[in-house]
Amino acid sequence: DAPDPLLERLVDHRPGRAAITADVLAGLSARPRALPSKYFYDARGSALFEEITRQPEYYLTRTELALLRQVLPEIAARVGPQARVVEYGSGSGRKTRLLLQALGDVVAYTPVEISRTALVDSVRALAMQFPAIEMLPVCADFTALPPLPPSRRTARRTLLFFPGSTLGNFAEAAAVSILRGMRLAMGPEGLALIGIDLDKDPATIEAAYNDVAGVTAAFTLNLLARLNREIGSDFDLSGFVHRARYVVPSRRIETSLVSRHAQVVRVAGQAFGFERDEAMHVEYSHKYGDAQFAAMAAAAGLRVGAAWDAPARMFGLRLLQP
Ligand code: AVI
Repeated sequence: DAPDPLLERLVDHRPGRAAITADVLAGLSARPRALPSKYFYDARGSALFEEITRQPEYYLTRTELALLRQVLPEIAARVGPQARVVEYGSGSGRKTRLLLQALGDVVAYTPVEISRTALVDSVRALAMQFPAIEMLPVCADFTALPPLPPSRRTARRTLLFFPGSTLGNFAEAAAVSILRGMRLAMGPEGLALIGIDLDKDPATIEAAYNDVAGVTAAFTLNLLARLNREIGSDFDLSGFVHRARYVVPSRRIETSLVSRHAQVVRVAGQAFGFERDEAMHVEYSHKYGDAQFAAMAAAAGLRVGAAWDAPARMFGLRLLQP
């Protein structure tokens, strides 16, 4: 076969079996038990997430897309020409397409995505649509970034794109350290465009994580199927149920897998007993207020240079600068 230039350039820094096993053993030994949400995103998990974004209850993606369409010309004017774009958690690249189009003469694009299938598929499609942009994909957990590949042409500035309220999947201290890492990655002239879900009526938020079609439940349970396949654990998928609740004082969705009955799960030769109704934490989805988000940015040495909100404050975009 002819060499594939895209695959040759791809920086592959995916967590392997040993790292996943270590994370899972640590999570199962903690109280309450927890599994890292980054392991949702295998090929099937990324496909299920795309399906979530099309559910009527999941307002986040369509609201952010509509807001982006509206404000991208203004963002492009603030960013200026010949930018390098780095995106965290790029997924299908649906929002990227709009951003690259609006910016016009982007020098290089570096998507950082933990799902290799999602990364390869999206970069292939983007490379066809934007042949002049150098594609420098990185398959990695963006909280443990390898050095980013250098581009052939010099860029005037770096724009870090972090849409989707993926920041909300991290507890506050971890979110601040991601923002700090972004400030370092983008440099003194850099900008960061971040999508955040805004705090609102709890029923609307809770419905988004409990769609009637059950896609979110399938997405959550797929985590167990993935671990069984990749690290040889023996989670019984019919022994756990998806639960997502909005905890108002913490302004976050807390998603768990709840054990239906007493059971034992084996991972790497170790046995873990679950009680009936025991909840294993799998994901946070934080929702933000303006003052709170600005304070987090400030703690990372960043300030909010511009802010745009969707109607009824359903979702927000923030442009951060050092
Ligand atoms: C990727 N992330 C921002 C999604 C969210 O809304 O927290 C993941 C998700 N989990 C359940 N539904 C969607």
